[in-house]
Amino acid sequence: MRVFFSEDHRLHFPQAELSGGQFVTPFERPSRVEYILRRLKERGMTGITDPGPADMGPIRAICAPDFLAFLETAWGEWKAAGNAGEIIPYNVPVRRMHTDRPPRFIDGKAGYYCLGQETAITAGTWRAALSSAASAQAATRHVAGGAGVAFALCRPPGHHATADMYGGYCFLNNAAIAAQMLRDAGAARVAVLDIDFHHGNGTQDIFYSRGDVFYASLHGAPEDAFPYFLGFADETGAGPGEGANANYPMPPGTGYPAWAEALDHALARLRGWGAEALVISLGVDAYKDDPISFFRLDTPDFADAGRRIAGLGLPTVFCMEGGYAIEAVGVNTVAVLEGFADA
Ligand code: SP5
Ligand code: ZN
Repeated sequence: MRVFFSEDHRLHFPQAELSGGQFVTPFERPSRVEYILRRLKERGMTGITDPGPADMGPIRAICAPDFLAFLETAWGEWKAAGNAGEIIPYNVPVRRMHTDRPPRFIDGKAGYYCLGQETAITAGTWRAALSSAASAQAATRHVAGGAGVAFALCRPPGHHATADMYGGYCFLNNAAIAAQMLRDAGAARVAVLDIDFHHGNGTQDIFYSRGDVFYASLHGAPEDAFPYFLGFADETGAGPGEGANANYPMPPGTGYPAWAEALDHALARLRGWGAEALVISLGVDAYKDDPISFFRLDTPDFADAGRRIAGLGLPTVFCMEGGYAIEAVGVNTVAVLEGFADA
């Protein structure tokens, strides 16, 4: 299985994440990738390819122009305004405020485009996000060219980012960009299956009213887990997208039997719907020892999940998302990929 990966991820390394009322070293940190690369090499998956520069076309196809301009210019404006630290907005538009009037001043703009204030923007964030999307793009071109499967080792992750908001450690929605590219390459119906512990609110939102991309997600119930305000079971799509969205929220302590049952249900839905190509939002934060999550999957469960996903028999692009039990992230990620490849 070819792996697409850019060293540019290092350009995004905030010092601060707002967590528990303190600033801590971000859970989503560069060393996550080192563990994944080490495990890939241990297992002989050495075809690791730099994706080259991002293609702005498919990024513009998903993201709002003003949001892209914000990501590109935010750091310069923030510094020019005399701010000493990283970009962390203090004020966001909420109930009964205007959500459609971007402010001029950077402090307000940062809040306007933010959906999760745990996520800081730094000098290198835009370039890192672009290169992360580039990995998803290169993997997608590889699969569209007939490879069957590829792994985009994306960092930063993407599934919380909407067309016009960043947060949840995400800036550009890599999986959505991949799905759109598969559509453009000729797949009439594309499925995104999100097995990250968190609901992929961004991916769901991007495709919610579309009948050509099905979004299915297994995740911690929003009553108990980030992103809290989306991911309920009664969100089934809108308009032409009605019936092309499936959420499987699950409670604290969920173990593999219940999780695998939801996975099989989601896979059956995608099969019945007639998916021709598949994007997997591959987070491994459903792991039992993940520091910010509450499912109880173990390493062999991830391999089994990979095998079940392979049962669809579809061209598949894996995009890396979350997973914060640092030493286990590599083993669990590669377990999914090997389970898929061995099936
Ligand atoms: C891609 C992905 O997995 N994003 C996850 C974003 C999670 N954001 C909320 C993190 C909360 C961490 N702080 C926990 C404090 C415990 N008191
Ligand atoms: Zn996650």
